[in-house]
Amino acid sequence: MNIKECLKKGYVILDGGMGTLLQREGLAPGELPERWNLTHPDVIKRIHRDYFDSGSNIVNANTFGANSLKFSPSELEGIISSAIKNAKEAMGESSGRQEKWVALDIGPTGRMLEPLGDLSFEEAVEIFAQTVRLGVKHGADLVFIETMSDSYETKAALLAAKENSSLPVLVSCAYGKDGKLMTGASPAAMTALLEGMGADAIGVNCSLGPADIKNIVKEYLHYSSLPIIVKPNAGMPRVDGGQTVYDVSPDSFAEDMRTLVSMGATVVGGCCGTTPEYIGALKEAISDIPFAPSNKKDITLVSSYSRAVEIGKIPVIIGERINPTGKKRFKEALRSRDVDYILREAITEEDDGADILDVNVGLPEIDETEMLTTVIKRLQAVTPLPLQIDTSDFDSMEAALRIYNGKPLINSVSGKEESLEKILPLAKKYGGTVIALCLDGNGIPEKAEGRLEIARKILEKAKEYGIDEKDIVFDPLALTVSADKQAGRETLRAVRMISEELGCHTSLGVSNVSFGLPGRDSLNASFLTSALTLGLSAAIVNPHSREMMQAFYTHNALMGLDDGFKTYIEFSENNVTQCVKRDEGKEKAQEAFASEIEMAIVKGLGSLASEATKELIVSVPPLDIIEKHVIPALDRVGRDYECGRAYLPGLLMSAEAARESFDVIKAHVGASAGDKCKVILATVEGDIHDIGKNIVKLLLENYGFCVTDLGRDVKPERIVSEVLIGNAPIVGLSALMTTTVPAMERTIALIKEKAPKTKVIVGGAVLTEEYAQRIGADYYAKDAMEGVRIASEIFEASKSDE
Ligand code: B1M
Repeated sequence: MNIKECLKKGYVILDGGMGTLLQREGLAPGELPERWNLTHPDVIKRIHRDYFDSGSNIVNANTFGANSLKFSPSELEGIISSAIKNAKEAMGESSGRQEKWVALDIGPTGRMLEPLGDLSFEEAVEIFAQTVRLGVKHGADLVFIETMSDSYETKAALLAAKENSSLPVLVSCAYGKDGKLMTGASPAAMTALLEGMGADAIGVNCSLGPADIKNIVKEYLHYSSLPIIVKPNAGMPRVDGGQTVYDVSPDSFAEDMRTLVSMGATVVGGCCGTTPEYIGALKEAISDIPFAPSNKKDITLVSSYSRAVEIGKIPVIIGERINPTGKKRFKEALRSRDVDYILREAITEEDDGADILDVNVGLPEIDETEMLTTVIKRLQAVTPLPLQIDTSDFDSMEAALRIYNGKPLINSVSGKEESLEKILPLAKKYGGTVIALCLDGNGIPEKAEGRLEIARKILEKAKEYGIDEKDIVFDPLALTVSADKQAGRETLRAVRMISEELGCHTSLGVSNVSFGLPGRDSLNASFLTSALTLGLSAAIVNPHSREMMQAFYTHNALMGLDDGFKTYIEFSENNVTQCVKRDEGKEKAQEAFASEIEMAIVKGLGSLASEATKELIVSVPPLDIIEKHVIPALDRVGRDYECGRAYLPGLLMSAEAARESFDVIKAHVGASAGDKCKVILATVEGDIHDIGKNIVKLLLENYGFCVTDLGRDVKPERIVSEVLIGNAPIVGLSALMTTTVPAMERTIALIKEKAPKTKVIVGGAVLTEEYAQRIGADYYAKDAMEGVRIASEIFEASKSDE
């Protein structure tokens, strides 16, 4: 039996931990485990053989970190070939009689992708591709992408596997306690992305213990039609006497895994802390649970880096505003590459209730491919909404689908041969839900029956390309009633026929219907209500139109689609656009610029933050801008992050926007080293937060101190060495996380030991006066101004001592 058949016909048992076992065998801290394929092949083979003997069907070769970032090309080939050879030999030697395979194991690169880090998407694809090509060359039976904590990197790895091999690909991700990946993706979002791109099994590994993983598995099982992988740790790791230990025993691990298998997981094994004993116990524990193959789910999903939106459950709004058609200002923005203008449009659409954003940036005089990919990358950094990629240019479509972080809506395919032949393979390769227009080479049929016929033809063609009908959403096309009085009626009939006769979802660009008539919003709203009543799943509308949104929320409330009337009540109570929009050409009030700075930081719009700061600084003292606007905005982002409303990408973009605002303030203040004493500033080891420290630096310099800024993540030894070299009387330390306060304590202890006369001021959001005293600091500064006051006090005291 081959792997794909096996996945459909029975449980597939994976192996358990490798790193923890190698540590027991003497792997030194910092030593790369993959080198042991060459230096300790017998140990590696023994571990693999023990897993096969305990019942594993698939054993991962020891290639988790084998990539070109860590190894030179020749070393990489040696490592991958020996890793696969070791695992294959172990497989041959094993006494187990089950089906057996060796997987090329692929873990994360360890680098963050743009815009969070500096690795480009294509560089990431190429890094994974090199590993995959070597895996194929040296005989791997499948690819196992695991422990991924970022959706974009996972996409890069899967794309590399698909483009460079025809092997089955299993993909599992590492979730946090909040049930999300580090960069925010939910299991539903990962299902949309990975199933769309053609993974053979998906799920969860590492992260948590089997008992804590239940809700994540439940979500995968709800949305996915694929076999679900569960490969947890032996509980949460904890450090005991310098050793990492795992608390879940083989028996209780097996018991918890039994529960997860009873729920429907079929591809099971262990991760950190598990051993062959755990895998044996797991195999035994599930031996009497009858196997049920995963059943097909007819759930239409699109996704962003963090969020999945379901089409067909309740109607969704697709914002239509990112489109130059008929919009002079938008065209100008495209010509002058004012991407911020587009980002602001996206944010206001999101604030006004859009679920998905249509993105069309086509203008004859611009390079559409370049503009579309730029806009998509920038949009992905400021909005969690899934995007609908809207272009009639096939090359632009492919470029956009490639770099899109999620499963997009593809706007669009039609019944024309060329369109079907170009778009459907792209949808198959990159994953995507396709908007299919009910028109063909002969145009748009006048009658609903004709549009239904085209829909059937598109559906058949999609099946030929292996695209499931749940991934096709039909647009029966709203035509202008002023040109043909039957047009509205035929479109509505087509909506009903497609949903009732084909059982497919529908979408409509609603506003076309009223073209050329007065009171368009009212006509559009009535048309929308009728279409929704007949089964419309997605409406492409202007979310800023109150009438349209009212029609939408009212329909949902009346049809029992709005639990507790939550969104209806929210909409009714909040009938003005929440977002501050720029009122071009008019004199702007101070408050407007101030709230624009805050909005720009919260939403992560760097150039807007900088622009608004420049406007405000003319009339507001720079420090007030920091204290009253920049810091409160960051606090809001921090709160959103803490309660799971924002994720790391949002946090980063906000920090970047705050930096841009701060740069303007810094340039304006123009502070430089003065004649007061030396102050050494640093954010402590392990902590990369430096916005607060930078503000402290600016202020100290402004007050005449001579500041040496050692940056962030600074080791205690380095700080002490600078204190000694500069004979500094004051050190200012910053720490923002509970986990980095111990590093602050170590730093203070070392300063007190080596330079006892130096005074230490500490600051940072997690500290308090009492905490500061407990860790041995001389002073606690609750904010930058307090820091300056204390430093001045120390300076004055030292002068009177002289
Ligand atoms: Co992160 N982060 N972050 N973060 N971040 C916090 C701190 C957090 C509270 C958010 C939250 O969960 N609510 C949380 C820590 C939780 C905790 O331990 N209690 C957190 C976390 C968990 C993380 C990561 C682990 C997230 C992850 O990767 N999963 C990660 C950590 C990476 C690491 O450090 N190893 C991380 C990363 C980041 C970004 C890179 C995205 C970014 C930092 C960018 C940068 O600094 N260059 C970031 C940001 C921006 C924040 C929040 C939103 C804002 C921090 C900030 O700049 N505040 C923050 C939430 C929050 O605090 N509201 C959060 C404004 C700044 C002016 O205040 O630094 O306190 P502060 O400085 C003040 C005073 O404290 C005082 O004066 C300053 C000006 O008034 N002061 C001193 C400070 N130091 C002083 C020294 C002195 C005197 C006064 O000496 C003389």
